[in-house]
Amino acid sequence: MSARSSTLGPAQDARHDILPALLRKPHVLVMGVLNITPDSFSDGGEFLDPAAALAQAERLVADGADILDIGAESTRPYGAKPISADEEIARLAPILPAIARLGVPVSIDTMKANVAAWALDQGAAIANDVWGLHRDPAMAKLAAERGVPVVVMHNRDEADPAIDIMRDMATFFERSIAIADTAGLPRDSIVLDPGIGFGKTPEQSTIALARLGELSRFGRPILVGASRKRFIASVSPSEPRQRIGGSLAAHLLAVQNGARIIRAHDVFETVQALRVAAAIGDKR
Ligand code: HH2
Repeated sequence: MSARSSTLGPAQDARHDILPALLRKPHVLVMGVLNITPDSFSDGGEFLDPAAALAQAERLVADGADILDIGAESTRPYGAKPISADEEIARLAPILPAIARLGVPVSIDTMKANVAAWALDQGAAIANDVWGLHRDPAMAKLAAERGVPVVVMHNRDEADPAIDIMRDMATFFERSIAIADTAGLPRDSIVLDPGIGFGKTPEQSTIALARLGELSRFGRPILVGASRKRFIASVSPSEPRQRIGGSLAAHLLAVQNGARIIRAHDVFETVQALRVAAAIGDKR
């Protein structure tokens, strides 16, 4: 028994193995999105009712989600209303424990360490930080103490069309890794995410997908969430609900460029596209 496992209870031990266990699966992993918010950009208000949220979570699992990502605060760049940790927890409380019992690992999409701590107590197993450990100094320490993996997403306060977005991302991730090291969070707990649509022009989101392979130098799994995002409409004008085709195209190319995990709202279609692409790839 390792020194690490001897200091942890059985539940935490199991949680520590979550990322390696997920990565042992042979297929590209799909993280299904569940937004318990009134104002998310594509599905705001749909799953505020706990019964509707649980039904949607069950559907995502039946459709093939490997992970469920639950968020209670919209991170949309325009028009999202920041909420307090108490409000975030109040939205999650009626639903998170039931979702954590569905049998797939749950990740908590929050930038607040105290919300993440509460969610981990309720059965969540992964922290998804859209500020890549930069915003809340307690996030890295929390993940280190609980032995859970963290999705470290690239973000910026404002998009700047003049910058080299890949260089900015590399600098951002270097800082995230330094924060993790200082907090004692092992590097093998980290998943990197280019943050499609976050602090980026639509063109920069496209560049991030095209040059995703450059992130392989960090030696960590890459998660990509292009689902229904606005950059798709810059190429093909459409409402969020009409962006499944664009989402699938972006995700398949992201996988070709090294993505190991895809974050998606439309799980059935995403799993189908990934399976067909893999079946064709096997015949090469
Ligand atoms: N995108 C959104 C939210 N969280 N987390 C990661 N790691 N990567 C992403 O690309 C990502 C994310 C935005 O999508 P959604 O949750 O549907 O919208 P909203 O933030 O408005 O709830």
